[in-house]
Amino acid sequence: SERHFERYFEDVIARDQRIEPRDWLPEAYRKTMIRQIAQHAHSEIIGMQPEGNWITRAPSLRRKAILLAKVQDEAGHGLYLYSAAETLGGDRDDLTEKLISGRQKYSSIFNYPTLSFADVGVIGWLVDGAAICNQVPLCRSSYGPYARAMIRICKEESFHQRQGYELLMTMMTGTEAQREMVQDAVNRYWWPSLMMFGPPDDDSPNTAQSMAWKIKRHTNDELRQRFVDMTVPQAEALGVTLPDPDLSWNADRGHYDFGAIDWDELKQVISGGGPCNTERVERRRAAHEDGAWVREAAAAHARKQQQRKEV
Ligand code: FAQ
Repeated sequence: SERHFERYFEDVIARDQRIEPRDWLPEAYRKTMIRQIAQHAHSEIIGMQPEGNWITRAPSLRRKAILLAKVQDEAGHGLYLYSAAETLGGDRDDLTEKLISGRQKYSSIFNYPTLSFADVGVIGWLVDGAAICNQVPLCRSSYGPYARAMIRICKEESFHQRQGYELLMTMMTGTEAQREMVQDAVNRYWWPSLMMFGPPDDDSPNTAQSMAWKIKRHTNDELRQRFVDMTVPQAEALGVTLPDPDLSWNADRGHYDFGAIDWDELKQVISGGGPCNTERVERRRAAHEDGAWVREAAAAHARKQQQRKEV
């Protein structure tokens, strides 16, 4: 009976085991899991654009090869995640349709422009750094296919983060103009990176249920604090200033205090009003439409193979 399945589901969660695709699960769990996985997949795919913007203008062959590889990894993560969503019945065409018609979200961070090559380094350092901080606990998420996808993705993200830090270290030991480029990129990306963790806990409608289901293992504010604590010493080692006069060590709390985040800005960006939202979605839509012939050809090929087998 339904009650029996429900008890099994609750036991699996209580014992810290994984829910697998063939298991019964509550409709609301399926819905929130598809929402989070789809948003994550869309973020990886849209996230290719800000950095992709610099591939043709990378300052050396080495930097170009590194950047190409990183952006390709992001495509891989996106496809991997769409596959995880498919195990829950989320159809990839349908999810893409929702993305390009603005009915599904992707991370706010990718709605900011990349104005110099230092932004590539700062995205690696701060954006991938924040992504890792958020995603390492998701390796223990209750939904098996998502948790396992996170293991591989986190390994690649760690490499991306080191890549960004190394790039910034190189620029910081270069000319004064290079150091200024890095500082400018840090000034623009610091606050948006803190917003990646989502709204504050008292304004986060999904956190309580997702924690109860062990989809999320920490709240948005807990992970944001962890990221700040981890990043301040890295900024010092790099020799950049984080643009927050209120940032200071609090010995009582054993954490860094930081200034107030502009939540109106996050709301605006999430609801489509960020500096690059329209451009990002338009670009994704154009790529999808331009790729229609590839999908048609692949489907025709698959049909032909199938017919040959049947003869
Ligand atoms: N941007 O109730 P909550 C990457 C939405 S890393 C946009 O707190 P939840 C790697 C939220 O979906 C970036 N929307 O929600 C990379 C919800 O929407 P609803 C991707 C946001 O789910 C690096 C509503 O607001 N990472 O791509 C944001 O419990 C470099 C209420 O929020 C992931 O997706 C935001 N910042 O917690 C690639 C990680 N924050 O209900 C390329 C997995 C919140 O209206 C280059 N996701 N929203 O549909 C998560 O951990 C969670 O979904 C959170 C949000 C923490 C993002």
